[in-house]
Amino acid sequence: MMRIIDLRSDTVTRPTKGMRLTMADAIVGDDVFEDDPTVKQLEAHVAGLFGKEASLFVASGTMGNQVCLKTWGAPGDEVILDVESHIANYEVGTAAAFAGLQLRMIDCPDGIMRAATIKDIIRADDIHHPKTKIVCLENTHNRGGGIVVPLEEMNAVAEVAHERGLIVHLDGARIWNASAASGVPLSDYAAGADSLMCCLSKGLGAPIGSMIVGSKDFIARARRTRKMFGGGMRQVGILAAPGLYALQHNLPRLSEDHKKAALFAEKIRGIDGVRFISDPPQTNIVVLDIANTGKAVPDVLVQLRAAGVLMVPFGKTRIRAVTHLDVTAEDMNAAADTLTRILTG
Ligand code: TLP
Repeated sequence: MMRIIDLRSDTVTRPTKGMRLTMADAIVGDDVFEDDPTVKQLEAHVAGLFGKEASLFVASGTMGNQVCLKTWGAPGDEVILDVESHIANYEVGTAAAFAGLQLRMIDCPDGIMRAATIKDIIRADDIHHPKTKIVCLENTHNRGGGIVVPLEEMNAVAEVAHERGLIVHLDGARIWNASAASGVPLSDYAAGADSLMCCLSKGLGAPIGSMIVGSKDFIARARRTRKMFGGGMRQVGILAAPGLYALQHNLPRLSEDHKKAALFAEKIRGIDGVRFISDPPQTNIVVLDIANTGKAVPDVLVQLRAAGVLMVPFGKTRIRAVTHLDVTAEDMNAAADTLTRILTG
């Protein structure tokens, strides 16, 4: 059987034997009664990693971001965020649908939100205007090609936001990758954020789950919002256990995924007309613009699939490949050869 090299996302990893064994052995209780010791252990551990008071286990990154937005904002409030952000593009309009929030999407060149831009668009107190309430950051930046947003830029945005009484939320689905690539501690990235969401089910390789991190008071309120979203789960220690396992075993190895992405990028660098959205790629995400190759994204993806390589479309002329636990350097070499053949053939 042909080996499938699945680069659609780092969400495709399958739990390993060791991870599954921890699930089987997890001590559990009813987490709506706050009785599950494994969930509590995970929440305390993650809060500690980010230097925050408390943390909450949620089913997905989308649920985590949306629970935070709903907890902070009232209907009619405005949220400032990058037009290319995950919240604006891949979360099904939930901020509008469930929280009644208005999204103010702004251009953030290279995926980096600038304090000067924010300063100009925070609404004055006027009966006509919505109330600007929340600023959302994203790090690493997915559509920005997996770039690491510099800590100084984040802090500058947070400073302006806080001066004006706004809340700062960080979509840190892959904040682990940012930290691994930059060497900046997780707690430094979290310092300027009032709430942060991070995922266990991406590069860390857990089968499910994300975490929200913040103050004790915020997390208590977010727990109610999570319940409202149908996210109050019961013996969920069996899902928290692989999260703990992932943090112990897979967090320290993330830079291996970055090396595989760099290797892939170097091998395809010579292809005429290919442009990297982040050049070079900084983490485990490689986004390519193939507009100038004369090839169409859907055709390229079909041909890749036929050759056993899976990638996703990431805009009309872009494709994305993501490295993770379940692909090897040899796989990335083979994927690069296949892509080269298709784009130059
Ligand atoms: N992103 C997925 C897709 O939805 C695009 C992926 O394959 O990258 N924030 C960011 C920055 C994300 O990249 C994602 C997932 C989420 C939030 C949402 O996480 P989930 O998929 O667990 O809801």
